[in-house]
Amino acid sequence: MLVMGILNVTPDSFSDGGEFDTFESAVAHGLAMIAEGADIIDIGGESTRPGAIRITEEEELSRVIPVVKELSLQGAVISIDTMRSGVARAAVEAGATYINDVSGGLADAQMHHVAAELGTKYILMHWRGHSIDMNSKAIYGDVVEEVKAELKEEVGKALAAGIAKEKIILDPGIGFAKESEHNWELIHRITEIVDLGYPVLVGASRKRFLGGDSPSEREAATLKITEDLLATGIWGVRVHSVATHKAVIARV
Ligand code: PMM
Repeated sequence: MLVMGILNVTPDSFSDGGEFDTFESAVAHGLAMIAEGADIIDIGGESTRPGAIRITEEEELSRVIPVVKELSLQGAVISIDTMRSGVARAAVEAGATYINDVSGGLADAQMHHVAAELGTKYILMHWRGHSIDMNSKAIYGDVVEEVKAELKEEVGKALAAGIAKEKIILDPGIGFAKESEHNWELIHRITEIVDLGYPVLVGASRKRFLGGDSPSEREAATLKITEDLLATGIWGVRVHSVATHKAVIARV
């Protein structure tokens, strides 16, 4: 199982907002995660926590591109966490080899075409709308069936735009337009997503549904999820604490 280390160059993300929002602190944290064994560093400049308001493309570019450049110069495998095709393109030109699009292509009509043209790996996440009001869209009958159907629809569009099948990675979008019970259901039934035939990435790290009064309680819950997911054949986890996840994976 791969470990993707989270590098949010933002003042306001789910749990690490404001920690790494200067160039120096972001690069230092990226290098530290590489030293801990991160397989991929996921760099994002726009917070997607519930209620977040969008920033401009210029602001997003200015936050992420210098960090992508520097870390790729240092040999890191970089994923750019963005919903904007313009940011994806600039990041790939700066050295990123994965596009991590939390909107799965829904936020920017050009995204699938740009990913196809650039030939990079494309992480297609389940998403129902921007963070400002996504909680109102957390209405499901069978959440797993609906997430699968909506992922399949976006995969169809991605393939039609020319993204090669082997470049696509799926993500159920834990915490995005999902209530706590939806997140747990998706985690418990993740093999049904794996059965779609694509590598699967899970991003549960330190998210609100884990409960707990402190980040360390959420961290323990995150590690337990990774441990439980090891037998499911998922491709990777997107996490804040690389060293502890590498240790859990190595133990099994
Ligand atoms: N979660 C966040 C941001 N980007 N990307 C993928 N592929 N999957 C996720 O679950 C995901 C993501 C939000 O979490 P953060 O604010 O802790 O980074």
